[in-house]
Amino acid sequence: MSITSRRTLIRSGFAAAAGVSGLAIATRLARRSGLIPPDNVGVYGLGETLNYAVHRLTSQSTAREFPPSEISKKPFVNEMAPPTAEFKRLQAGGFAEWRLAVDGMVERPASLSLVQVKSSPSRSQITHLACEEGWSYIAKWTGTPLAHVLEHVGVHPKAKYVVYFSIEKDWWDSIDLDEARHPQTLLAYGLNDRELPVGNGGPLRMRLPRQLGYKNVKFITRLTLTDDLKKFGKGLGSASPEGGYAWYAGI
Ligand SMILES: Nc1nc2c(c(=O)[nH]1)N[C@H]1C(S)=C(S)[C@@H](COP(=O)(O)O)O[C@H]1N2
Ligand SMILES: [Mo]
Repeated sequence: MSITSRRTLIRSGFAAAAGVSGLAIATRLARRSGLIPPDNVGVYGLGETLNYAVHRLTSQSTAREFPPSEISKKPFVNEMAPPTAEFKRLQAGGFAEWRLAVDGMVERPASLSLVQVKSSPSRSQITHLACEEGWSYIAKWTGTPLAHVLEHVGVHPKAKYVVYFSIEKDWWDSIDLDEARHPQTLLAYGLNDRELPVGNGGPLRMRLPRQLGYKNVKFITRLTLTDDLKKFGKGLGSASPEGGYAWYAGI
């Protein structure tokens, strides 16, 4: 099933289950505090707002970290690696020419090689990756905390979100600065003490253990700081809500 059709299926199930009146009150509260996700539209939008606002207003949560004995025997690989000519060319060169562009509302826009990304202090964490389709696994991820990259470029005080793009054109997403600066948010390049395999998003992927699998976009080539998500795609903050998935996927 295509991404869009399976997402439409899931979405119609949620619509049937959603209760609306309590959520309307939650929306009003969230709006007063400015915690409105970009996909706050229609019946589902109320639910998205409730989830996002409750998470942000109640805690600075940390995803659970596990001991090495809990690492799953085999990490799953979802979807396929991008078979694009450009990706293959970069892969043939050992990703020496891979660049992470960082632009938008930053003091010092940058174009970083993987060597530069890896020169920041790394963090490793054993966490759970959960796909919305119902499967999950525990693995050890190593990478550069996104917070380090943001410090390096200097975030404009008015910026609110980090938009991130994959070499796979229809995969892009965004997170607020709270999520972006969270110590567990990594630009990951290692999995279970090895180089991150291409199937799992190598050479560089977003790893957000506090968010469902689909926010963990693979093959990251660009980060853009912005104060307005309406400027990107259909204005919903990510490609996912365009197919029926929530922008905020906190777990
Ligand atoms: N570029 C890109 N990123 C992606 C995907 C994809 O197909 N392309 N799939 C997403 C989904 S739906 C999930 S659940 C996770 C799966 O990560 P894994 O394959 O490393 O287990 O990657 C996410 N990131
Ligand atoms: Mo997924």
